[in-house]
Amino acid sequence: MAKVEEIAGRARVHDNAELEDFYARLDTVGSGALWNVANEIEPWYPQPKSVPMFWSYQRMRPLVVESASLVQGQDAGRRVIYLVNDGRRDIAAAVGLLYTGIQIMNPGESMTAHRHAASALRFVIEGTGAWTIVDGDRLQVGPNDFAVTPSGTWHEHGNEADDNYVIWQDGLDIPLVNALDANFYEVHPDLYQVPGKVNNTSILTHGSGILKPANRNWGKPYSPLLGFPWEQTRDALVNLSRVSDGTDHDGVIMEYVSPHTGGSVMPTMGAHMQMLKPGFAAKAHRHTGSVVYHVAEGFGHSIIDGRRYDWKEHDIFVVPSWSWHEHVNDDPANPAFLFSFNDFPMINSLSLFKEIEYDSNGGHQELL
Ligand code: 1HN
Repeated sequence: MAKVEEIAGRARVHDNAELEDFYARLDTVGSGALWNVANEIEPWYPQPKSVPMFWSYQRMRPLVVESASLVQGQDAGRRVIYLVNDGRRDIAAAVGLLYTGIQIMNPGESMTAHRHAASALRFVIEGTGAWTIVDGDRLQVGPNDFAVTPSGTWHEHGNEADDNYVIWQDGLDIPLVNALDANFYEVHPDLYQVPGKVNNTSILTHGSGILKPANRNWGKPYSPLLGFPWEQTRDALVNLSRVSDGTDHDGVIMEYVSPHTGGSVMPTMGAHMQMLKPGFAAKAHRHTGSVVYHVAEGFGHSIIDGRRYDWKEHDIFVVPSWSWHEHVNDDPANPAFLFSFNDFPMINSLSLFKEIEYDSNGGHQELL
């Protein structure tokens, strides 16, 4: 049934027997009448299939831990419980065209090496001893560290601790890459990589934050820095907060960037860390682009499309494209930190970014 809108300039053809017969004949030759679908495929504004969702870490953790004894890492490939949006079960997306999941590794465990066209990122939740080898660079990561495994890089992970789980959040652009019919997957021919002699080579080379090695070319489309330690990240936010209140909508917010370009870490996905000062209450806004949030530190709440979600450390929630949202730090004494990743690099490179501010008086909304 066509969605008729009785508005000049919109499709407003009403069915009758003659038209229905015509539509049936169009169907037999692999075609259709645009006016039957035009209002559906050209919405006035974005109509995401994804809905706002919230996953409590307290509720998810026991299930994730249960999986650690239910399946062998080597059988699962990666032992991950993925978080799926109620509106996007068809494509295993958490929001928009972004996938996310919670991965757990037992003490002493390691996973086999592989690569894919999809890009991946990790945000570490808990445990010491986590490592990931990305194209031969063995990175050691700890709680609240951020790391990337860009499209096409060989990667494998493990947990070298002998008495704790490693649990981290994965973020991938799989639904996007699949939507573009551009995904490839390969298992490493030797199943494992041979890491370089020095751990954290990319951080030692590119992680100073103020200096760049001279006379080095980097021809790849992603950040040469693959790991972003929490301590340095937190310090950067705290330092910035001493001289700035940041934005009305996000507080003090910084992007993880490629030190080579100053732009996003990967061509499809970007990531931010934001600090909400004690008691900070954001103004609501909405914009195109989908965002997955992870509470790195503190407690507070967010209102997404009129519904309140109370959050604390390691809770995960999503804001679909064009959904109203505002974040509040409910702690009057301490800052809260939100990690997030998004599809903004794609939205921006296609010039599709739009943002408006909420006007509670019901007045006009400014395109920012
Ligand atoms: C993947 O390669 C990892 O390497 C985790 O840890 C989750 C989900 C879908 C496809 C590939 C990993 C993934 C994934």
